[in-house]
Amino acid sequence: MKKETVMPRILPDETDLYALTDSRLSLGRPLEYVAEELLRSGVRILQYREKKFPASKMLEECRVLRELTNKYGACFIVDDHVDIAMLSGADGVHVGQDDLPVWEVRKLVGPDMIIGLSTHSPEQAKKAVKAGADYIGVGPIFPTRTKEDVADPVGLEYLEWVAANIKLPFVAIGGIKAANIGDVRKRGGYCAALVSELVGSEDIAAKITELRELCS
Ligand code: TZP
Ligand code: MG
Repeated sequence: MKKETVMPRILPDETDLYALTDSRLSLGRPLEYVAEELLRSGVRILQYREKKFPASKMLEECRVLRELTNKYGACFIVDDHVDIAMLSGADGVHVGQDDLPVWEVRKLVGPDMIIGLSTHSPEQAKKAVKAGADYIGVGPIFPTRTKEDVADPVGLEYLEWVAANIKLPFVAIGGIKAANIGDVRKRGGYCAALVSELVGSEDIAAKITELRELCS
C-alpha cells in the first residue's frame, strides 16, 4: 500500500521567515533553483505568487513546488487561487481583502487547509479572526514596489497592535529587508515575509544567514 505523507501544518508563529516567489525579481533564475535555495537554507513556509501567468502554467509550477516543499518538509501556500491551491495539493491559500471572503473559501477548501488573509488595519484583523482565517498578513509595513496597487504602508504601529491584541498567528510583510528586519522583530514581528530581498538576492543562502543573524 502506498504510504501517505502527512505534512506538518506550519503557521507563521512557528517559523521566522516566510518566502514568496516572484519570477520578475528572480534575476532570470528558474523557479526550481530559487525555491530549492530558499528551502535548503531553512525556509519553512513558501508561497507561490505570480500575478500574470496563465492558470495552466501556474498549476504546473505549483505542482513542482509541492514536490519540492514535500522534500524539505515545508509548508506550501498559493496566493489568490483557491482552485490551483486545491489541485496542486498545497497546504494553504492566501487571499487579500478583495478576493473571495475567508468563510466562502473555507466552504471550498474544507477544515484542514490553511487560509491566510492580508490585513491593513485593526478592523480587518478583528474581522479575520471572526471569519476563520488561520493566520493574517500584516502590512505593508514599509513602502514596496513589488506589489501593484499596494495599500499605503501601515508602519510598525499596526504590527505592534496586532502582536498585542490578536490571537491568530501573523506575518509581517512589505518592504522588509536586512536593513529593517531587526525593527520588525523588536516591534513584535516574529515571522517576516519577504519577496525582493530573498528571490532578488544573488546569494540566497547567505542572505538568509544574514537575516537570521540580524534577528538573533
Ligand atoms: N503584500 C503586501 S506587500 C507585498 C505583498 C505581497 C509585497 C512585498 O514585497 P517586498 O519585495 O518584500 O517588499
Ligand atoms: Mg491576493
